[in-house]
Amino acid sequence: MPNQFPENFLWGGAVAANQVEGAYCEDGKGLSTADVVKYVPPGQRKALEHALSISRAELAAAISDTQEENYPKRRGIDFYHRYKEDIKLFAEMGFKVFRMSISWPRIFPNGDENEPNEAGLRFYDDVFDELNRYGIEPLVTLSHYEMPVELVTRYNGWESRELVGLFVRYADTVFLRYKNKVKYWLTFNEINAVIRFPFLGGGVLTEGKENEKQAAFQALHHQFIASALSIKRAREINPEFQVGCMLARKLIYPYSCHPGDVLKAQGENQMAQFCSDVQVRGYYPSYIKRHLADYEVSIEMEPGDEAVLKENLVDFLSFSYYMSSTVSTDESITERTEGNLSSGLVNPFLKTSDWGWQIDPTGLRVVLKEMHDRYQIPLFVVENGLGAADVIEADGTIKDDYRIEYLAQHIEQMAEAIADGVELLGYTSWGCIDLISASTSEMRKRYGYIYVDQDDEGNGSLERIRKKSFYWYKKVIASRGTDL
Ligand code: BGP
Repeated sequence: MPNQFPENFLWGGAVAANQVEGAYCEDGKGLSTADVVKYVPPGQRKALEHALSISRAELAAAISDTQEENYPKRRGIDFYHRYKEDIKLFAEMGFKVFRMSISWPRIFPNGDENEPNEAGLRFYDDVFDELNRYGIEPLVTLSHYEMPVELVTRYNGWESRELVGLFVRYADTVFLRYKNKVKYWLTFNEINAVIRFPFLGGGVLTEGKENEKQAAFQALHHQFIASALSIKRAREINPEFQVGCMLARKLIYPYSCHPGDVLKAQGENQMAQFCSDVQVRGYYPSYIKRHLADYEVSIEMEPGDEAVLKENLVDFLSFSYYMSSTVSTDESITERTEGNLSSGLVNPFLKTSDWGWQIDPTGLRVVLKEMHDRYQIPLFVVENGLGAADVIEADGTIKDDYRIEYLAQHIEQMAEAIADGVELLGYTSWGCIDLISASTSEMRKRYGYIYVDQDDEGNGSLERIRKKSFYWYKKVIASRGTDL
């Protein structure tokens, strides 16, 4: 029998505002960067880097386009109106925690108003109150792949230092408002994403730029500073707050035991922890200099930035983990595995999901142990899961055994990691209710315990249906992870 998880372990699920809420222009909400992303059918898709970027002309066209049809994140799964029903279902599974995000443009529609939008603030009050009714702890991300689109038009997003002050004011506003309702916070979702996807992670348009990486690393630096200054404010507002950073944790193996492969993998794993090195330790690590030089990037810092990073460290480190990949110095090895943030060469020992992501539960234990050794602070797995196209049987049931298998194997490895001495606060599997995909804007790529009746084109009743994994996860939580 697997080891039992600690009594206070935070079991739950995760979503992001722009992937579930819908109601994209209701109650004073401003347009967000997620609202301008169009759905592209599989046959017409470009490489991910291009699919997740946007040209100035496309942006301008999307801003003036008021329809919902082609923009799935504008409609989400209507969580905005159905949150009570959804939270009731989470409670039925026994959730102790629910990871969600606040949509910045719901609070500051253009990002720089003098006063926040009261209706937006009230919506999250209601959501937190509802969670509280069931004793579910909110874990709130301040920035999960969206920001007021106006800040892109005006400042080119996080490339501009202006964003720091605007973000800290937004953070300050919600910390003050929810200081008695929320304890756990994350500043930026997958903060390392901005390096590869400047628009998704930072609202940065790179069209026409000679060196995209220069803009991306500068944006990242601004996010580091904004995160650190927000943590400072959080501690002043409520010393009980726990504020974490959030990283897309890639794991890269050497394809072979050739020393060149080992060295290459080591370098990539170092880069995979670059952002947590800054946010947990409080300074830019020495190895980054060489990477920045290779990219011909030089980061502009203001006096005082180093002290800001040093003095405002995170309380815990959270991360997403879905898959692993490999690297090789042998150019004849070309078969690839492509996740959304992580990609690389395949690993012949692993199976692959329907979307080509290689499944590696043991890898989760590897990263947990590695990060525990490196940082010695509490960890939190805030995303993990299997995207699959579920089928409704003739009797109306959804038998997602493949998802149960994936999750059970990862939970087992977390239990082992805890037995190895890792301090793990909790687990929020990704997309506990089906939602719009971050990378492809599809609906058919489902992660949930709860099925939502909607297709890629937005047809469907939005009815919520419990999948087989719903009953399974309920049992897992009740047995503290032993009944897998
Ligand atoms: C992470 C994002 C999530 C999410 C998840 C699954 O990178 O933080 O927002 O959606 O990946 O990815 P996808 O939706 O591309 O399948």
